[in-house]
Amino acid sequence: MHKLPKLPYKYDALEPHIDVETMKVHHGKHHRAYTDKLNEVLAKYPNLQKQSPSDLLRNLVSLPVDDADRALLRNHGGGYLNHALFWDVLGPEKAIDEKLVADVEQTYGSVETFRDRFTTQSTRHFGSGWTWLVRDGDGKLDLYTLPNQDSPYTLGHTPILMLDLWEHAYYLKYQNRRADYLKAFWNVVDWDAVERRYRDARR
Ligand code: MN3
Repeated sequence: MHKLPKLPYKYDALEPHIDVETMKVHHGKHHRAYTDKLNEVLAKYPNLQKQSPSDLLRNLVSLPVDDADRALLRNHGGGYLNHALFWDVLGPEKAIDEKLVADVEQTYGSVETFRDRFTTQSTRHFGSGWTWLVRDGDGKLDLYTLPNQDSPYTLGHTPILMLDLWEHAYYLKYQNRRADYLKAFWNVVDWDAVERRYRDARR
């Protein structure tokens, strides 16, 4: 069954932008809870246990489960995978990749404009959810927010860069200052990881 992924860096690696206490609770409690609840649902469906979380979400509407369990898989499968992707695109190192920059510039004009749009959409999103940069079915970049733990995989899109907008992602350090969290985020984006996801997106 699915295991809580290990962080690819230490809990304090993203200081001072994302603090050690937030990381401990976010990874050790919240992400663990999504993992446990996903496994709890899957325990009822041995034939679904071999599917990767991204396949479960890609196939969400057609899975042979009842509606209550479909909702649980959407929320906890999404919560499980969204956080696994998020830890991977964060890191203490940051250097934007040139190939990705070329595509971002072609789509958004400049990296600065892209960052502004990403931040604006994150600011406008009401309540819990995530901001997503994805490659759509045609391989084009698209930017949007989704509520709760909804996953771009269920839309047939592949996530490239994502930001957790749930209060648990920033409340200990930033309280109601979501804007400061959105600003701090850009200091801990691991662009190498983003570029890897971008390159592999069609697989
Ligand atoms: Mn979260």
